[in-house]
Amino acid sequence: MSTKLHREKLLSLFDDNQDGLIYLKGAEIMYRYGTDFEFPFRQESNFWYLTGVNEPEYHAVLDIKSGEYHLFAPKRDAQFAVWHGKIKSRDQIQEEYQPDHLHYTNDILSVMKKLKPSVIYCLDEEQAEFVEDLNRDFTVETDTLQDAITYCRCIKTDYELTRMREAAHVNNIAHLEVMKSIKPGMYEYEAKAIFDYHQKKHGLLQPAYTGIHAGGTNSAILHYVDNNQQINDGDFYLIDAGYECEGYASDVTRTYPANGRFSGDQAVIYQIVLDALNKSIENVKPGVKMEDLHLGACRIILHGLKEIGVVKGDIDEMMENNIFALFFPHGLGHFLGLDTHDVGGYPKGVERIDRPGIKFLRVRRELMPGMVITIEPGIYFIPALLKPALENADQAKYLNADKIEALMDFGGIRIEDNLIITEDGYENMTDVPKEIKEIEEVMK
Ligand SMILES: [Mn+2]
Repeated sequence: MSTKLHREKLLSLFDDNQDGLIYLKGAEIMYRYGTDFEFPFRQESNFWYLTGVNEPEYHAVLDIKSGEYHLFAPKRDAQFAVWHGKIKSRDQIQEEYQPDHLHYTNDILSVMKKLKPSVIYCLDEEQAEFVEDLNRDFTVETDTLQDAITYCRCIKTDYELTRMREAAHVNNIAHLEVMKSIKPGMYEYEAKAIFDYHQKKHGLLQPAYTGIHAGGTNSAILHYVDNNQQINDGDFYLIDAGYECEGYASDVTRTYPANGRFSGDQAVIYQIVLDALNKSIENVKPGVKMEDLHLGACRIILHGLKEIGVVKGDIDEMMENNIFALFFPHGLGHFLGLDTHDVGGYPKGVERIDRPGIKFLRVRRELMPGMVITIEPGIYFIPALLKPALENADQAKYLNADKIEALMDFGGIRIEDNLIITEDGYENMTDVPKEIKEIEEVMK
């Protein structure tokens, strides 16, 4: 299996009667501001998708008419070996990446000129400028390529699903190990260290995003990444973290009490979120729209909050008045792939819904087999949202002020699984305990 299929998929979208080229520039090493502090290298996702190359300073050209793939590798000198180690030979690069033609990067201009392109498709202005700087006579076009690759990346190939399943497999292990090890008194970064250790031990070296390791009220901060506080007895611990396998992300969230036993309030509110997760997942299949799943989850959350006396009134009326967004202020899920918030959630012409909570939904389209999504409902007690709501008569009439005041330091709960859409439903790749009984058993 190789990324050849990805190049063929992309080329099939272009009219092969034209003398056009597709040009892509791979990522370079990034440094911290003006210093020589080097960030770990990570290939640009579109380049990785089409070439399988995860090394700096490569370029690629696809010849639309012939379908041929030209790969340009940087030519390294002896000095490079002194600082960075072994230099790959031409044969090694050819063997590893299997391009139709392998060149060194100083030949980009001569190779491209020989192909006499009528147009060169580029991802963005920056890459187009690079091509124009090579030769002012080239005609570049930046309106097509990004959308074309995005279209390809939405539906995963078997090559991609293999890597996503491997990422999920290791992430399941790492999440379970943290659940087993956490104790009150531990610092958030200690939990993170356990997580990181088990990922690396099982072969995943790069985080897919900056993980959230949040104890207590930090669990109600949606993108909390300080990860430096002590987790106390009675606190929830929310972990939203994942590593990638050859670029393919895992993005899993679990929330559980640091002491291993759910208190009364914790159990009741957790169960509402879990019901929203489980029922949303049950409804996942081709043809379903993410925004409908999102609104379904909002309804379950409002029902649950009404049952325990946090909100009051008619559910339909509360739905119309967006009361759900006071407790669930983010989207139900997103595409997952080479990027954690993967591309393609909004095809051209589809706008975001201008409504609290759901406007942050990152996918608005019908699900199709081969897509990979996350489902991640939550309930949070966020003072910055709830305090003003209690002062606002239009919202306060649905809120039980005493109950909400009492829960203001409750924190937040989010539970997130990763799903592949199949012909008749879904495959849930996430297998980390989430039922209350299971969690308490593991943490005993
Ligand atoms: Mn997510």
